[in-house]
Amino acid sequence: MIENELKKRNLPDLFYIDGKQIKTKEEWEKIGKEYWRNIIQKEGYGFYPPIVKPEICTKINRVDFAGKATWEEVYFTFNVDGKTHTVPTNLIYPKNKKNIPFFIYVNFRPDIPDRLLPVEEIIDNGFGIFSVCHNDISTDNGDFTNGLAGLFQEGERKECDCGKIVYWSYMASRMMDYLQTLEQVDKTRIGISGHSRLGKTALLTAAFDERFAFTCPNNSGCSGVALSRGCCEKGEKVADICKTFPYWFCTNYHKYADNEQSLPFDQHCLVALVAPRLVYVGGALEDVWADNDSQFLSCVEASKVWKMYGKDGLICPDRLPVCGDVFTEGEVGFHLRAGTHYQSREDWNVYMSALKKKL
Ligand code: GTR
Repeated sequence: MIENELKKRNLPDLFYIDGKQIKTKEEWEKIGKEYWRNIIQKEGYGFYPPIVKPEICTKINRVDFAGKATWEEVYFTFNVDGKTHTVPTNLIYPKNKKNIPFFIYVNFRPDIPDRLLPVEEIIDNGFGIFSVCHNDISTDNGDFTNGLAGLFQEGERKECDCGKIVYWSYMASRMMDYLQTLEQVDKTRIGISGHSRLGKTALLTAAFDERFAFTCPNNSGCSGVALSRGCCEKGEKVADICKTFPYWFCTNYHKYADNEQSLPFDQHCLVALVAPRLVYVGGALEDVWADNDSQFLSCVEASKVWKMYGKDGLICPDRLPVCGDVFTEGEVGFHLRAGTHYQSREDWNVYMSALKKKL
């Protein structure tokens, strides 16, 4: 049944590259990853800017969550050719603990806690949180003169110059750099989550930065986990997203509005780049705009790469998902909860309990 659904989508073959068939994980490592990363940047999100080492300054926040946690405000100051920008972030972790697993979280607001980020519950589960507000990296609009975009973008955007999702993702990787320097952090168990446009960001980040051991893209939908080809009638299309949010992507992506069939990649290629690490995808029944079937099928197709590594990928029955499904046995997870577009406590609990078993 799932095979039939996938056939209808007519997806680009993950393993057919430049007229050759990739057959082993070594070939995937050497040829496949580079090929897809290049295409996805060139035609989708734009190329990442060069790595610049920021200056870091920290300050203890007096709030300590009933004495359970340490909260440090961490300020990243970037300097590119004399232009500077400072991004404030929040680092919160269980007190006096070692080997702490961490979530990097790109959020819509800087608030701690926030309605999408239940900090105390996350700490109580043994995880640290390192969060940042997307607007503090560069604003969520078409202005490329502010924040990190203002440091890297020269003049008008050219067709492969990156959109805002890449800037948000770039910052998540700089936060990863910083976590590498902290002794209380378990460097093998750092991951990323985000909701919606920031779920797209969380997926892209883990696909491009292999230090991320896991990613939990929540309700990421179109240009996130969901396949663009064969999107359901009420789901968001490439044409919709390019019309409303053209600045999230590189301008090359706009060519594929109402023309998904000619996109040289689809979103399963992005999911596949996370292999053999962990991806847990969250969908919500009433979030039809994010097209849950297309998110699910993307996970199934991408799982072929996990299989190449001798792993399972998504373990699920041979049918489309229904409300209440929680498939988290494999390295690729998918759950579909009741309710609307949101990153709820329920989503966090699914991610955290799966991660506690798998990491
Ligand atoms: C919607 C957009 C989605 C999703 C969402 C969000 O309007 O069409 O792709 O990203 O915004 O980020 O809240």
